[in-house]
Amino acid sequence: MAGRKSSAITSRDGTPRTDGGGPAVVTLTQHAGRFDRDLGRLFSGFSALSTRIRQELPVRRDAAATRNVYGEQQLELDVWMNDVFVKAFRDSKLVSQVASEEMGDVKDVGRGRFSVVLDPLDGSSNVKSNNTFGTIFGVFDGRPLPARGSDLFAAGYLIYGPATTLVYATAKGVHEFVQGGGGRPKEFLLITEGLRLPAKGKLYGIGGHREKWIPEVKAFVGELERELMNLRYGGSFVADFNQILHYGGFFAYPAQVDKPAGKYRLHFESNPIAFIAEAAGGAGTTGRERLLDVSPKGIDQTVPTYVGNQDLVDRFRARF
Ligand code: FDP
Repeated sequence: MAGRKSSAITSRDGTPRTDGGGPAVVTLTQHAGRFDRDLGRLFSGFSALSTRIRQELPVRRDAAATRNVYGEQQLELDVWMNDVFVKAFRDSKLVSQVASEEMGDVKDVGRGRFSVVLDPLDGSSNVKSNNTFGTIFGVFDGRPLPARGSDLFAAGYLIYGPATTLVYATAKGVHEFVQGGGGRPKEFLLITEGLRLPAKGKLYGIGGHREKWIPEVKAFVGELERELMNLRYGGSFVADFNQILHYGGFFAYPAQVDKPAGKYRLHFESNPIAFIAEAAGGAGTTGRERLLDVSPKGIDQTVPTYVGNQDLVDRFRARF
């Protein structure tokens, strides 16, 4: 894996060391705070929620009585997580607007400098089967929503997998943290600084229905299969992209002949992930244009989404 391993994982059992046996461990708040003090404070409050979320996972597994603006059945967990995050952003006093996949409109929450976009529970259908899901977020500085992806100040995601990890990106790079270890169960500690996509991609994954994929996608997937890339599809964008970040490759929820605008929400899913992909040396496209350049029309717009290694995304784009 590309990137600089932090001294935080030098202990023999893999737990972040806090024992003074090497350079000090670095927490998420410290790390992000060096880039921007307010961002560090924002992440501190936001990431602390993961402990509560973990505790609620076993007890909030049922469907809610509501559907989101996309007509999708919400889970109790979708609604609860949305409310918990919105409250945290309001309480932070650092945020003025929040928009999320689970709310119809942009919400005014204060007078802070940041606007936050959020998919509180990405990969909801994985809750029932106990597969991986996460939370995606994007942070704008002094920009009202909806905003263009290229104006993102920071973006990241939490993954509630076997371990809880957090990846965040700014224009300065992509960094990964794990919660716990070294006797600090609630703290997110740096494990890799300056993550880069490996030079050669190994994996690919494509959502939707093969029969309905547009011809450009069918043909490109044929090429990847002939090149013996490994297929991995887990049903949550955040976890599927995280594999690409670590092993390299190409991931898409594509345009389909019956759904030319794809499934993923530009603000809550595609832009934050494309921002991270670019900051890690990769790329993100709609097929016709760079994802981060898509002009925002509405907070709920969807876009075909293709992300991964720059060379693979370029090859795919050349088909249009
Ligand atoms: P989900 O609907 O389960 O919340 O856009 C949301 C998303 O999950 C992505 O995380 C995931 O990649 C995709 O939808 C899964 O869609 P399919 O069920 O069509 O595979």
